[in-house]
Amino acid sequence: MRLTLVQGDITQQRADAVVNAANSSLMGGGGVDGAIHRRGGPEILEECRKLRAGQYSKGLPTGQAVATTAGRLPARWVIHTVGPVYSASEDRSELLASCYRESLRVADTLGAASVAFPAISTGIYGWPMDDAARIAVEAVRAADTLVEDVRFVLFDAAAYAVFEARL
Ligand code: AR6
Repeated sequence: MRLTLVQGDITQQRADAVVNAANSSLMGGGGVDGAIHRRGGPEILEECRKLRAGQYSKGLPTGQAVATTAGRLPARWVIHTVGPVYSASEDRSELLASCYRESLRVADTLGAASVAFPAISTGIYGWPMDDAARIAVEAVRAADTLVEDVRFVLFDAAAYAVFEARL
């Protein structure tokens, strides 16, 4: 597996699948989630609605992942995963690692060879970037997956530098 870093907007990535830092409602939100639905168009939300009407009537649990098509995005699929909200008093790192593992497992079921990840939970969910980068890199390196190209897409130079130091 090749692991690379990119600074930029995940919605512009030409990867087979891009990962969405979603919430359990799957009905959209801010940050990466807002950008993916805005640029990808209503088709993605339509599929999310169907998932909520079927398999995920109570929402997508934290640490799990599910795919939809990618609408107008250059990617073929969006893999939606729900990161944990950061807690200083409770160790939720296993749930964050699970987001990366489960997203790669879903990518395998799709036959996706390249996957772009944002820094899950480091925005609205408040996870410190350095700790999140450590968990992300460890989880991806340890994953048993057929994905050949994993890309971390960091929004700004500071986040890029943190991931670079971890890699
Ligand atoms: N491309 C790449 N990275 C981005 C982009 C982008 N277009 N936009 C933001 N980031 P966040 P979370 C970075 O808040 O913390 C939503 O409302 C951002 O700087 O998107 O997992 C959902 O619906 C940060 O480093 O996700 C949930 O309710 C990282 O992506 C909640 O936010 C993740 O920030 C999820 O919060």
